[in-house]
Amino acid sequence: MAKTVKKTKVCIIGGGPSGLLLSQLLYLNGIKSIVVEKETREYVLGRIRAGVIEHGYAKLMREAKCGERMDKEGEIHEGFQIAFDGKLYRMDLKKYSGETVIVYGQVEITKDLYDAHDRLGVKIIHKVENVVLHDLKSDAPSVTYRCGDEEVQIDCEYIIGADGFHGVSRKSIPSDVLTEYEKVYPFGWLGVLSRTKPVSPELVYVNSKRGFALCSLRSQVLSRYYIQVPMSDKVEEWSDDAFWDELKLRLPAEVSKNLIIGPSIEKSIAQARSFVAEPMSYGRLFLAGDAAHIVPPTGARGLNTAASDIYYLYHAMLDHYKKGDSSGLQNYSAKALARVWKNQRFSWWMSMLLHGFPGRNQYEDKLQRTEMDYLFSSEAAQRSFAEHYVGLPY
Ligand code: RFL
Ligand code: PHB
Repeated sequence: MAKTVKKTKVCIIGGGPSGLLLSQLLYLNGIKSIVVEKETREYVLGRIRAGVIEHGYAKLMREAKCGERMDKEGEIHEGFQIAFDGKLYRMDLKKYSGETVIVYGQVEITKDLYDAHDRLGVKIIHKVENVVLHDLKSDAPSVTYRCGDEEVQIDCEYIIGADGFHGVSRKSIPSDVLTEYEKVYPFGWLGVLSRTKPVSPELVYVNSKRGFALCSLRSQVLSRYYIQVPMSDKVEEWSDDAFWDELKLRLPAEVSKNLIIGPSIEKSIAQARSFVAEPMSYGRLFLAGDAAHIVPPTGARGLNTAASDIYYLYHAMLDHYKKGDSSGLQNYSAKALARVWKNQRFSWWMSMLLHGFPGRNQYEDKLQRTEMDYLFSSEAAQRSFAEHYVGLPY
């Protein structure tokens, strides 16, 4: 079969939020790219994930001319609640960091990015299979794939691996070059989306004797709830009724009395995992987002860390193509990893703070209580918490 050869400056693997944001920013600056995506657009837009957006990410979305709906429909949150021992403590983000976060779902962000591509007349190539990266150490790398009956080769100058944790890009880096750091937690998050009024206008993170729970939202008519479950649990085993009963048992009485339940629109379990791959670049390949690192969702850092990778890559590409300065590309991995690790530490710490760890000894339980006590009683601790939660500077 004849191979179709396409040519572009940057080939982006993965049409998730990371890949689309970079492609959009580059297009606005006259740098052409091709995005290839394994799934359909509908499938990508069906994945319910992140809900909390850092102010730095929001700024980048505006720069990408994708911020209009976010600014209209997203909710600005100045703080949230932590429940412990049946009592509620407010974390005042605005007071301790001067900043806020936006509650706006990953589905909406991704939709806005797709719509922006449509407006520019840029097509994302969907349903690609057998994606292979070639000649990464040369000045002329390429990507080959099959799409339907067509075999395609994309000749390019740079390849961006934005294909998530299970993608092919990271795996294309030789194992003797790559170091992977990983921690798998003994639980997952069972999440339910329901078309009901949220139990509280602000997020509530709950540490209860029965395990962690989170009350989040997408809007004042769309709620998102999570409970910690053992990794052996299967989503099919959790009926809606069982989910609501368990959630109620984990919430303080003053919260659960306001809980409105309804049918789940989506229900899924996500494994809690921390993972970092170093370095984040190899020759002409640059990894971004979940392709290089993931965190447990506790600190709402995953998508936000992906966005800071894109910020560094975008500026490095601008410097390279507009000023002939490639130092940003050379330093990309080190620069991105410095922020990645700080978010890894915060997500790990917040996960240890809020979850139940079956089999943990009494000493470790005491330490968790002491962490809580320190957080609630120290302005310095709350300031540090707020600084991380609203997003460390880029
Ligand atoms: P994605 O979203 O996984 O997109 C990668 C895309 O690449 C495609 N792909 C390929 N394409 C071509 N060829 C291949 N061989 C390919 N292999 C894969 C995939 O189909 C996909 O479309 O990675 P990206 O763009 O880096 O985005 C990362 C975020 O999705 C992720 O970090 C967040 O969802 C994490 N996360 C949260 N992050 C936050 O910042 N705030 C939150 O509140 C938050 N909540 C969450 C979360 C993740 C969760 N789950 C399910 C893990 C809540 C949950 C429950
Ligand atoms: C969400 O709304 O999906 C969400 C919010 C905060 C988190 C994780 C997930 O920490």
